[in-house]
Amino acid sequence: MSAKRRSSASSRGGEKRPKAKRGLGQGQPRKTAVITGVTGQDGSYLAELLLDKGYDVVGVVRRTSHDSYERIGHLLDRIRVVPADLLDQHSLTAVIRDAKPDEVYNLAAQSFVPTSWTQPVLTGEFTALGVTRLLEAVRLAHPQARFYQASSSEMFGKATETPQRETTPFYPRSPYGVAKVYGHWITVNYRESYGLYAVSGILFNHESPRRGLEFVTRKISDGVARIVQGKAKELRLGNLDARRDWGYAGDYVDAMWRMLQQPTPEDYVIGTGEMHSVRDLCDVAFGHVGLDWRKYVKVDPQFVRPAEVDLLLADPAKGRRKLGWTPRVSFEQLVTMMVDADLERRP
Ligand code: NAP
Ligand code: F7E
Repeated sequence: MSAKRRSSASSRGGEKRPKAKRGLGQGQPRKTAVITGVTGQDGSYLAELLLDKGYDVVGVVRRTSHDSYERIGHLLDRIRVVPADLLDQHSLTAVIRDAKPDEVYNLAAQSFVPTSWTQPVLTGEFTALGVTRLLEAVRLAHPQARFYQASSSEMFGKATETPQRETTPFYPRSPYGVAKVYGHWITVNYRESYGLYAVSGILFNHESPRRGLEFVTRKISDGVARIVQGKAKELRLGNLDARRDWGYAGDYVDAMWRMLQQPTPEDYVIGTGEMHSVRDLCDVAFGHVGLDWRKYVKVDPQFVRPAEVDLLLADPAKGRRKLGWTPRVSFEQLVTMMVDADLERRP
């Protein structure tokens, strides 16, 4: 592995992550997990968690002409990186056949909602049909593997009840949400038709200093850092009234793992049970550095969506009861952790 790739590990500035507990006891055989989307936010945290638990981790990476290891550079000598693409059935089947994993986490997707309006067909290929391709790979090559599908609160969309729980009907409001509904139901269908241990984790928004810069939390934490350092004078955002249930990604990957350790495969809603607006986010992020957000934030129609999801709030009671899962990082801790990390990243 190139020195450049190793050193890109680095930029975890300012992030203080609670340490995960060890999960596999002494003398237990090592488990193997395949993670698609290992180069993404969640993939990087999940790989760390599974390594801490003593797993062999196989990370699926699609070929690009540039280095996509920014979030996992520090793990490259501890995980096995294998090439495959959600668009390519053969490559996925080969990964599962060769790794014979105990667990498969399907985290890969086109995950940015606005892009799903400009590239709706590609979003369907990756985020919907990609799930079927990976399930087929598991079914044909190693059906004893346990399968996790990264489903999303975006499936609730124009929510018909609040808070949203496992039984709340889906009403997606974007091609991304529609694709995730397909991914959810195909996972349920493979469980019921073929007896696969396949679960769908319906996760609400989760963020971290490793979040992509286009998502609103990171756009705001990065914007605050740029303003503090004199690199920007304002921050242009869309709908400030949108409300979300935001948690910390490091906590949420633990819920994914717990879902695959249960006696029976079931679907779970995972969130904090607390809701805040984009305006609240600005208030905490700018307030953390002693600034009044009203002086810097401008509403720009280019960031307003053709159809908005006004509010999402989880009822995580089932996950708490059956998985013993609770979030450890509060909204304020999350936002200030992200602002601090962006301030450190830009000296
Ligand atoms: P992310 O940072 O956008 O990561 C997406 C990952 O998918 C990247 O590793 C990307 O690889 C990979 N990928 C995209 N297209 C691919 C393809 N054709 N073949 C193989 N890999 C491909 O997303 P995230 O925030 O970690 O989210 C992880 C999963 O959870 C996604 O499925 C997302 O939709 C879902 N989800 C996220 C949230 C959230 O709040 N974060 C909530 C609910 C559900 P490159 O590095 O090459 O681009
Ligand atoms: O938007 C509003 C925007 O892009 C959150 C993905 O991980 O979580 C994520 O999807 C809210 C929306 O996340 C800007 O209109 C205002 O109401 O950070 P976001 P998302 O669309 O909720 C779900 C659970 C996923 O599954 C997805 O993969 O913030 N908003 N102004 C803005 N959003 C952005 N991006 N940029 C703005 O300027």
